[in-house]
Amino acid sequence: MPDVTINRSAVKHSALAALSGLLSGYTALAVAELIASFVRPQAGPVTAVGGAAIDRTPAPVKDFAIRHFGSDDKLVLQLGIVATLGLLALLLGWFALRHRRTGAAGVLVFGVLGAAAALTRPDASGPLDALPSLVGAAAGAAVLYLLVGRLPRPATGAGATGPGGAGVGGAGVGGAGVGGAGVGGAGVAGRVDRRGFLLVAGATAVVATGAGALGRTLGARHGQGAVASRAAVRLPAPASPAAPVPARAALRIPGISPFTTPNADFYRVDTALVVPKVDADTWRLRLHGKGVARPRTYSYQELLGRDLIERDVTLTCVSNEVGGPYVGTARWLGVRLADLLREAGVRPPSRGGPADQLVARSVDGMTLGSPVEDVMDGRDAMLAVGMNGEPLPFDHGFPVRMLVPGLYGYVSACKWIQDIELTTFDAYDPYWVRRSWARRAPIKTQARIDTPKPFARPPAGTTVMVGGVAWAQHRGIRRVEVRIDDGPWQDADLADQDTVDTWRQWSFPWRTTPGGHTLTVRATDGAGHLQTDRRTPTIPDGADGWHSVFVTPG
Ligand SMILES: Nc1nc2c(c(=O)[nH]1)N[C@H]1C(S)=C(S)[C@@H](COP(=O)(O)O)O[C@H]1N2
Ligand SMILES: [Mo]
Repeated sequence: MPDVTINRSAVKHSALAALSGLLSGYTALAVAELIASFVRPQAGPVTAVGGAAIDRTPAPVKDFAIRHFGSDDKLVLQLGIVATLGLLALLLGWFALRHRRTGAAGVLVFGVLGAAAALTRPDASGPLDALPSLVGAAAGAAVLYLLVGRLPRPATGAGATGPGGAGVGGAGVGGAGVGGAGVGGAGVAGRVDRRGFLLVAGATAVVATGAGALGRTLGARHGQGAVASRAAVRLPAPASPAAPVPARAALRIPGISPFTTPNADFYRVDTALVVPKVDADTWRLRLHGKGVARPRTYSYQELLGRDLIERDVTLTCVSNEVGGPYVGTARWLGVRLADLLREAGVRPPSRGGPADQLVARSVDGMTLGSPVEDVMDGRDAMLAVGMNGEPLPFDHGFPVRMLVPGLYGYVSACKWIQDIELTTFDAYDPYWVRRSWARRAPIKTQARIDTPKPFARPPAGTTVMVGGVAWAQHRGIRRVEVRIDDGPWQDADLADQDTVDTWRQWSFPWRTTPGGHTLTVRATDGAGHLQTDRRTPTIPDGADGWHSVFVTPG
């Protein structure tokens, strides 16, 4: 049964070669991680390629990912990248068995791609950013070259073993030709120093794991200055405090979203694979651009030393589907943005100012554009430093973020802000606008049923409290109505309104009857506009439509 023997050893060698590829990829990533810990954690290949992938993802896919993976979308992306690299590494290893040099060179090509991604990130800090990918790939290529060198080339000596050899050789394109040049006789199954191979492979795995772990440990030190600077912050008392949240703004009904969203539960939406850790002591904010008579730069302490306002504001993401989770309310502390603009000589378009768009730029290169008119129309647009009594959490933009009540996050709520430029909507399209989202995006009126949950089975013949939240920031909520199946619209009980910039809780006692029922809710904003029932997708300027849940009392 020579065929079987040959096939078996050929398969074994292919498997070992593929394993070599995997080890090569593993070593490359681990070494890259180690080098990145000296350069910049964000310059690592997975982060850089992930960031580049995020920027190039078509808007509908990204929107899908945000909605379906929620805040786990980045983990899913990184796992996807690692899995893809793993697969490519297996293939490269298998290929290297026949073309050792070319296979190793293939690893280097991936290094160059990773380096290119790192160099072209908007937050790239210079040529050093290429180093992690390049050094990692060099290590990976060396590992592949050495490991595969310990394996026999396929088909080489196969002819001597029997007729099956032709079949095996034929499996690889040009395998016979290459094999001819191979290490003489290495193809004989018995010649493989399997123990030697496994020893080297094992040692490689151990060293690579050590390098990766060391990289992680060293990398964790990068944010330490920022963490210390945040820990040292003492937020001053606001010159203009928020009134206490009215007791009757929060209904005591289990299942309704709490009026104030705790920081730990506040939704997070951004493109940052690594959360920027900005040191407040060295942070600066630059204000400049069209019509800025007195451009200037602010430090964190300068902002804290000004009169601060404290406001409850509900923030919403444009990617929030009808009934979705990307909305939350916090008590924010910050500097009134219009004051800074006025001091710098900025006038809104309605008073003859030449700039109609304010572009905020973050330390990680994100850009968001807000109408100057909205920022200066008297609403509480602010540069926030505090969130629910704490300095901003890193996830939510420490040290400073922007907020404009009434506008979706992507056109107003720049986290980790470092630059404000006055310009025009004609002259500049920020990040999401370049990806087919609307230039202007006021928040649409929405109502959400928080309880009962979809497909709940409450007891029949009892009174169940239906409840949730409704929002129409900067217009307020005037009315919420509920409908059971195709029945008449009935007024829900409204909790007190905190401010027009916050959501409003509502409830509706429902006498349950057995069988499936659809509960639907709709809201009317403070201007008297009933929200439309026309379902529209989130792209380009926010989802519209009525939220409903299907439940089955029984
Ligand atoms: N730097 C930066 N700021 C950003 C974003 C981002 O990706 N990067 N995303 C925006 C979007 S789309 C939203 S909805 C809000 C979300 O703020 P949160 O994560 O604090 O809830 O931040 C905005 N600010
Ligand atoms: Mo968003």
